[in-house]
This record gives sequence, structure tokens and C-alpha cells, in this order.
Amino acid sequence: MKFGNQSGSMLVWLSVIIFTLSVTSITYAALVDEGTIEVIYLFDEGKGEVAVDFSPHGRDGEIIGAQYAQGVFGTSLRYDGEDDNLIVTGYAGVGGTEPRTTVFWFKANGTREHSWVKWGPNASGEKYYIRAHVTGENCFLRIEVNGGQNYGTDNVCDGEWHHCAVVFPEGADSVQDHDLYVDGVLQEKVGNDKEMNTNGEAQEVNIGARLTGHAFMLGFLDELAIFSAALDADQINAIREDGLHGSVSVDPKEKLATSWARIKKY
Ligand SMILES: [Ca+2]
Repeated sequence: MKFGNQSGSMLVWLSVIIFTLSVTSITYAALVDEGTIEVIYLFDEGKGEVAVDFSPHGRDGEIIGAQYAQGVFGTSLRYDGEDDNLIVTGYAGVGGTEPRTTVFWFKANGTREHSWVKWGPNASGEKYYIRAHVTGENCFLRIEVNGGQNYGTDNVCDGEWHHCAVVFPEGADSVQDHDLYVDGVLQEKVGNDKEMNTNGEAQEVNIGARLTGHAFMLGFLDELAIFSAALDADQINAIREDGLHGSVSVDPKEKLATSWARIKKY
């Protein structure tokens, strides 16, 4: 049955080709609408005090003290935990109950209430602080709004790189509506609920500074982005696997300049 064997072989190869095309289609379907990109930092500049924003808005950040180090993709920023910060000059974050997603990679140099991304004043329901929730030697991804909070249960302070995503869905109105992902895994929701009306005007986005409480970030930060849309698990995992550079539209001129060094390093 020579003919039959050949047919079988052809079928296997056809299956492989169709499967490959399907995977490719899924990857492209996960791309993020460019109109919802608020800010993208790759931290691949390698020197200087300006974090180049790859969003259409040109919201370059002011690096205060943080130094370049090896990252997950290219280089990252290393925070000393004392006074290092990054200010998104002139940008005060997503307000009201608008949907939003914040993503970043983090590698801790110890357990503390790392201040990751913060905006809004310290007023009930108005503040929007993404920071670490400490329990013993562990710390968890946490969003708090003054009066309410939502945090997960996977430790991100073990000295390894972890991908963090904080998603506020379309139509949501309170802090427990957030979906938190660590390394692509949806977290349990711990904490007390609180209605939100984020103030997106009063406080420039700070990345690292303690602001009204907690502690300065201590460790490494890479690939940070804020979107004015709720990304789903597939989109978050595409960003985690392929990098912001590989999964989100950014300035093609800058892409060419940085693509050679963008090999995942964890
Ligand atoms: Ca980088």
C-alpha cells in the first residue's frame, strides 16, 4: 500500500502547515489597537536620563537616578530603592472608570512594598497605585485606590523576573473588578472592594517613587506600558512572550535600531 503511505505522509505535512498558519493567525489577532497605547517604555536606550516613549504620544519619561542593566528584552532600569524614579512628564494616567491595562516586567532585590506605577492623588477612590503587597517574605501584585485594594497570591519578590499585568475591564467601576496577571496567570482577588473614580489630572505618573506611602522600588524594571483598553489574557501573553516590540505597533524607525538586541534573556 505504497500510495496509502504517501497520502498519510502528505496529510501529516499538511496538518503541520495548517497548524503553523493557525498559530501565526492567533499571534496577529492578539495585537493591540494603536489608538489605545498611552505609553510604552522598552528601556533599551542604554544611557542617559530619557526613557523614550514608543507610543504615538511621545511621552518620554524623566529617569531620576535609575541605571541601565541587563533586562528581559535588551536592557532594563535598575532602581536603588532609595530615591530612584521615572516621571512620565505631563501625563497623569487614565481617569474615571475608563478601561486600562498596565504591564511591566520586574525582578526584585528584596521584599518590600515596591512602588511600581502610581498616579492620582491620595483621595478616596481617586488614587491609582500599583505596588507590592507584602506578606512575610513574599510580595504580591496589588492595585489600591484609597479605601479599597485588590491583590494576588503569586510571589514576585523571589529575585526572578516576573511579568505583571493589571487590567481594569470595560464597564467596571470598582477595584475588585480588576484582573491581575502574574506570568500570564490570572490571580485570585484578595482585598476589600471600593468604587473608583480615578483622578487622571492631578498627579503625573510616577514609576518607582513611594509618593504618599509604601517604599521606593528596589530591583529591575523592563518593558512597561499603559493602555486605555482592557487587554485579554491572549494579548497579555503575546506581550509577555514576544515583548512589546514584537507584539505592539511602535515606531518602525526605532524598531530597526533596537531589534538586533531584543532577545529574551530570562
Ligand atoms: Ca528592555
